[in-house]
Amino acid sequence: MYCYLLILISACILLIEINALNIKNPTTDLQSYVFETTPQFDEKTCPKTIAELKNTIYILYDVNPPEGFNLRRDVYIRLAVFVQKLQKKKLFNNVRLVLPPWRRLFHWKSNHLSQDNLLWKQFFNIESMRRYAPILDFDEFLHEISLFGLPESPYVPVHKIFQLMHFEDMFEDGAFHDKYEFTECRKEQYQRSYLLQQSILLDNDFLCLKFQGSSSMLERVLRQSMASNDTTNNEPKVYAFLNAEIVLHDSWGDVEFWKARRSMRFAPQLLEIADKFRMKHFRTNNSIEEVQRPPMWEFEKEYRSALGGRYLCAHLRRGDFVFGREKTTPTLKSVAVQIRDKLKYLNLTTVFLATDATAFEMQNLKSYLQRVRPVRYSTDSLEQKSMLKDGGIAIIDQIICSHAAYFIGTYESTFTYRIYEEREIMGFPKMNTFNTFCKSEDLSDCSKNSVWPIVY
Ligand SMILES: Nc1nc2c(ncn2[C@@H]2O[C@H](COP(=O)(O)OP(=O)(O)OP(=O)(O)O)[C@@H](O)[C@H]2O)c(=O)[nH]1
Ligand SMILES: [Mg+2]
Repeated sequence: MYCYLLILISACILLIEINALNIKNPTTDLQSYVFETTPQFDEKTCPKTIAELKNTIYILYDVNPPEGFNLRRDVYIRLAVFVQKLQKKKLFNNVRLVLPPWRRLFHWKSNHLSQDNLLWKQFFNIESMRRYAPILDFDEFLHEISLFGLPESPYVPVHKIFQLMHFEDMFEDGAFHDKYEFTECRKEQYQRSYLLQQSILLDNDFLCLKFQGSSSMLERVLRQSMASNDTTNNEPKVYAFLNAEIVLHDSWGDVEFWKARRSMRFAPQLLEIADKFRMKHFRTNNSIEEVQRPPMWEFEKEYRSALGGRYLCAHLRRGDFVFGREKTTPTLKSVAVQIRDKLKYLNLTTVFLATDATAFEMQNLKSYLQRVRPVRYSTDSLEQKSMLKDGGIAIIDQIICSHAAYFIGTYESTFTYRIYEEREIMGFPKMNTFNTFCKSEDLSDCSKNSVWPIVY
């Protein structure tokens, strides 16, 4: 009898664990999920909110597949600033920027997690971002456009897809001019774009566009395309830009850039985990740290007195940097010496390590860090890991680094740059933020990251 009961209990525990690992990601079946809950409307029943939306324009975009998470965040800012300005013009009053669903990126190594078709709300606070620019997460886009009524299967017609590409000669006559030019190409060569792989999107017109210039030049491209279409009917127009990283910032580092950047707050569930971790391991929180973090980004202002928690954060980029950038990437021993010296100078004993190093590298690094308390973030359970995914874990590392009294990053890593920005927003003195690991431990050979302070 006891034996029978024991088997039953073990079977139940096993079942619960299997379920925890297979937690169904609500976004994997994005398209069916959206359409199951969305009735198709005809003209008579079309909701008023939609019927009144004249000239709705959806701008979709995608980034070169191998690009990492943190460059993608920067591309978002270029386009957010663009649509934010664009919507002030009459023809574009109802423009929306559609956030491309995430697919498993090169650096997201956990093969056992499902990391495709992730929405932006998995990582960011969409409502906060929306207060800066008219954006839609991909499921919101599918839902909204379906309210206009869609052709059966259903699918979403994309009126024009612009495959952006570089000019061969960027410096004509020795100078860099803004310019664009349509060119011949074959769509089959560009199938790696994740957007093109979304079976629900049906493109009518695939165009290759050599593009050299900032986001405001996209307006000219759109106007030219719209002039050749009938824009008077109330059908929504959908345009897509592929390889949008080719589009440059209108003006990098100006007030508009920082507004878009400040609106890009992390998802509340990630902030909560980072808060708990900081309290548990460093006995600190926003108020002890005296960081600037009002409930809404709109209330932030010039501030330089943040103290941070009593720990140093080191962002140590390894992986491809060790091979691709050996001239500037330090050895683990050199890193350890630099951390120890800085801790001594700052009268601190704890270092938080944010890194993509392997377990073997970590062991090595720790062996050089005697009399130092190294701390790393790891998930509480497999269940939590399958919820956060590799992208969420990386963001938690970034949040914890952003709250440290002192930060040192890796030369030319966009992951490091995003931490610099976060600390600028929270109001740290510049000298406690804009630091870079040197190649050599005696600091003789040292390339430094550039300093881009916040402006209001
Ligand atoms: N959890 C965690 N992941 C990291 C860390 N550093 C790098 N990664 C992973 O590696 C990726 C780094 O790629 P990017 O976001 O492109 O940044 P980068 O490679 O440093 O910068 P680029 O020069 O633009 O390529 C991150 O998105 C993470 O997935 C870290 O400290 N913690
Ligand atoms: Mg990268």
